[in-house]
Amino acid sequence: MTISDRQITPDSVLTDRPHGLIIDGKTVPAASGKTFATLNPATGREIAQLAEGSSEDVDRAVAAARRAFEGPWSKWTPTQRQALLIRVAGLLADRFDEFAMIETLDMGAPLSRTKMLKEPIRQMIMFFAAQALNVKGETLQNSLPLNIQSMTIKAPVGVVAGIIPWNGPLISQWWVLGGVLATGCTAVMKPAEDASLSVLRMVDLLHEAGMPEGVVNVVTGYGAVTGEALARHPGVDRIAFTGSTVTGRRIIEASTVGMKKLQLELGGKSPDIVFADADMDKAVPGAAMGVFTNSGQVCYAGTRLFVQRSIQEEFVERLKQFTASVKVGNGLDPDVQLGPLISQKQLDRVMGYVESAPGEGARLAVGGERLGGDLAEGYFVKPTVFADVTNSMRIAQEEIFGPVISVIPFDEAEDALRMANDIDYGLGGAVWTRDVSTMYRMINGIRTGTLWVNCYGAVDPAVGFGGIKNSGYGVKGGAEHLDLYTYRKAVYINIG
Ligand code: TXE
Repeated sequence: MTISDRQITPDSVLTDRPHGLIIDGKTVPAASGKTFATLNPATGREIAQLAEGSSEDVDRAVAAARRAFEGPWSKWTPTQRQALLIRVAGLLADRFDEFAMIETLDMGAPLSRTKMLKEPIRQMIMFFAAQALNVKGETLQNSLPLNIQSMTIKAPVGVVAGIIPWNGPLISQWWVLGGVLATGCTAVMKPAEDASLSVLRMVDLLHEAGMPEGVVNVVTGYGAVTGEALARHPGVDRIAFTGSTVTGRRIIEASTVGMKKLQLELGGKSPDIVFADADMDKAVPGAAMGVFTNSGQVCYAGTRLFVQRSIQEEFVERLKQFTASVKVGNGLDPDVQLGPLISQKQLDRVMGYVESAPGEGARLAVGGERLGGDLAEGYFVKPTVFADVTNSMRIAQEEIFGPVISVIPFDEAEDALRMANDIDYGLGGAVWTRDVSTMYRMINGIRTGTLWVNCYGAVDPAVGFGGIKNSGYGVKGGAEHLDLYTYRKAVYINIG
């Protein structure tokens, strides 16, 4: 029996031993010896103990990353790094069921979703493998005498801090690891305290594929201590951060130590605009899953659903039917489409919004409750739709990060456009129409980092996505992605 045939069960992927930090290729306890529990959000029960990293551990990890950056790793050619990425893509595909199970137990997304990430993650890694051979400078000869030859070099920046959230670490860690391994940087990863397991396991796999020790280190722990120490660390050269806008501001502040360049992907409150001429059979499930996917814990979820007033009633009715058909439950059940929220804290936050919305005048169309029965110990919320929402209500302006849709009626295209842009965020957005001029008007008018037309949520790593306004800056994916991992060095050579 090969490893890929092995029966993957919760017990086969979890261990009773506390997980350590990964520093210099070794699994080590935190310097303080402290650990903390990580829970399965579907049951509320502990599934593992993680090492609670402190600033001392961050120092050790950054020092290891620096040594690796300056050591044999710096001699690897782009082709060797590309080959490493290709090996990782193959190994990960073989073991993917194990990773999917870990992610499901750790952050709650159902196996039906985590297993489906196999191909997108493979494609992402292959994109970065291709990019490894695409880091290039220029030779220029314009205004200087001909004995002075000039060129530019794109050099790896050094130690990158990857601070990532809990809503999909299996895939989101690759937005950092891909750039690091493609360019010859090294990393200290700080996964979220609620979901660190897939990151710890991934680094084992990277070592197995031949990555030198110290190239990727992991420091688990709490954001305010471990994350803060990493973001402030003078030995870190760049920061890639995905998380809340509030924490993003703290990261900006911390980055002033050493003037670290940043890539920040923060919150969102994306508009999704449905015109009366849209194909309803596609727009209803498309707009619904544009919010409900991953139980609404997606940064670019289209939570402000603008629906042309003439079709609002029919659209809401169809949305109710679709919503009622979505199966919510423990993600180990292969038929389940939506799992729990990540934590009690997020459950309280989401229910806070749901309970306050009717007081502001929103009409509850479906959902609006926590799930009980067998699921009472987990953090489950029924997918929820509010109708008759206005753009100034809290549920229309603040990121809820749960399976909650706000349907906001509009009359004319310019009303939809004005309201769509009347928000502090600018991450995603969509328009559903069959009219080409309406489509172009929306493409040109909506201020956002990514816009979908007659679909929602498709992301190609070669195209990438990023935000504007309070949604952050810097792209994930696309040719510019590697700019965060390199710096430009100008060289002038007097050839005599
Ligand atoms: O995020 P944090 P939280 C939004 C979403 C959610 C809200 C709160 O609206 O409801 O944020 O979630 C680390 N220095 N998003 O509190 O705090 C932390 O340990 C350095 C949107 O969980 O931003 C974790 O690893 N790091 C989002 C990471 O930052 C710090 C995904 C994210 O946690 C830190 C998640 C500090 N001072 C939440 N404080 C998206 N864009 O997809 C925390 N961290």
